Amino acid sequence: MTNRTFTMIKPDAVANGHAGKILDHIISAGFKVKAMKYIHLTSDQAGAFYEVHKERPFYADLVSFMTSGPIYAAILEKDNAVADFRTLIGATDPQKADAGTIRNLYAKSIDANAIHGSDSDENAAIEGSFFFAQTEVF
Ligand code: FUP
Repeated sequence: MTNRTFTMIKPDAVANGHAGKILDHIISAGFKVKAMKYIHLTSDQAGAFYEVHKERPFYADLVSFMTSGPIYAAILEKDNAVADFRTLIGATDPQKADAGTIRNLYAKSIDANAIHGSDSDENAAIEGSFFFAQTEVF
């Protein structure tokens, strides 16, 4: 669905107390929350979610980081959701993220980078259904 994306507010941002400000930033930018849950991923769950990165050198650290504390997972809706949300969160590496983006404001490093945003409509649908049943999306 082209008007939806999927996000996670990652363990670093939750632990640092930034989740509320990040959610406000997202909603103020025009995104509607269609589904949300607060969840502490298991290694199996994080490993499966990031399976596409399995061969990358940072995979083990990524799974370890994503299981280091609870996250907020959410499905968001807005016109042009995937691209607009990627613009809102900024580059993967917060040092390269534009001023005012969520990663520029709240992330410390490329691995602990505060937030996830789907990179395509196809992945938005896959990632959303990884976390939510149809009956949990409103
Ligand atoms: P993004 O789509 O911006 O979340 O970035 P990627 O899909 O390339 O990477 C997914 C996650 O892997 C990042 F959010 C953080 C982690 N990562 C690293 O830890 N090191 C890297 O060099 C690249 C990504």
